[in-house]
Amino acid sequence: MAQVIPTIDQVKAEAMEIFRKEFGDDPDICVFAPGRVNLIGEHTDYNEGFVLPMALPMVTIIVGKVNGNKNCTIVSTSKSITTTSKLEFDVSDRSKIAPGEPKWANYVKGCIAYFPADVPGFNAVIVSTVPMGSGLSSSAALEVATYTFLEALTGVECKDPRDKALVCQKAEHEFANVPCGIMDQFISVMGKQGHALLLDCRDLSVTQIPMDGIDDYVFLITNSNSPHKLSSSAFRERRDACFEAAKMLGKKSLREVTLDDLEVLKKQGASEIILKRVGHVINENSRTLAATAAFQAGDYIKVGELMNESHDSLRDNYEVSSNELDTLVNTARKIPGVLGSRLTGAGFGGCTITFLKKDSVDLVIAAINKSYSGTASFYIASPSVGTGKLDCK
Ligand code: NG1
Repeated sequence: MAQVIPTIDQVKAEAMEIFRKEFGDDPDICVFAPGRVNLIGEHTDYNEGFVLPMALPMVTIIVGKVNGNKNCTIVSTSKSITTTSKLEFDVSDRSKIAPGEPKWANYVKGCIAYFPADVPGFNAVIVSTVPMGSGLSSSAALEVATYTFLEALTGVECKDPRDKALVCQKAEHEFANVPCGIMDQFISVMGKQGHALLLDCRDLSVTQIPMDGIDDYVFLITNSNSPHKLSSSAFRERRDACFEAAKMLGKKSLREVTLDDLEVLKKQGASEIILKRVGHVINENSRTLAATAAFQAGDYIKVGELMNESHDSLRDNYEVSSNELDTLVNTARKIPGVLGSRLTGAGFGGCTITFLKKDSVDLVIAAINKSYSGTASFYIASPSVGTGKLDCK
């Protein structure tokens, strides 16, 4: 069976209860931000390409209150982020806030450091249902929830949601030292119930793509629960190869590059690996636009085919799949009613996403439980809303 995802109200109630126990008071601020799953458009965001993610019902919740002193005290009890952990630091001089241990706190510290207004001392509790390190953006959910919390705390609200996403991305680059693209923060900020988001990572324009027509079909996330070994160095390596290829061609990014340029690169002596990486990015951008058009036309067979092609290219050209992910994808694809299955997120472990008939969900889960050597977990991904405030009742 797919896992039952706790509702936002349940997570909120848990966070409020912990706050009362920890601080002997009621919180007066409550915010949330979702994790995300990417339907297609992988390793394109940092190449100024297209992505098509949707926000998940798994969320990070922060509840809190101003405490009248210059420190913030943050308790995180989420198993997704860490075991129970308490953190206290001075927010009166934000230029002195620096990254360090525990690691999860760097996402929070980065957002506080780059928030465009002074931050008063506060107490807060963080609870999350976004699985960590699985390619479902637990880090972006934490950053965006922190930013929304600071908006509620200070009354200083971001006028353009893009700026909010960009500050959160900066926190991840500078404080967590992760050279991520912009997809995760954007969808956590801009997710809309019942929609996926087509994001152009060059000009940051967005189009909400309604998913309410998919009726008999669903997206099933399968978490391989296999660790992201080597993922940060391999991610950096892939990114650097793309940047190098764009530079060789005298272009700002691979977004400006076409399949014809592969010949030019070859003549310039680019390695076979660089040619494969570039080929993936160019074709993945086309697939993302084609999948968006197919969703809009209700051509779900086509969507599934493009998802399959995306995975095969990530496996063979970008080389970010793993035995575990390939097993999950291959097993799912054999079940009648499955239209497409691919790894989602950076790869090297983490999750797959499968587009299938509702009736086939149990068959896929049973087949994976039988053939997969690890222990997989399953979630139905329904397109959910982006970050927001909740009342504190
Ligand atoms: P995951 O590993 O799913 O969070 C990473 C990047 C994204 C994007 C994808 C590949 C981070 C935090 N995020 O996603 O920006 O580049 O890989 O499409 O590294």
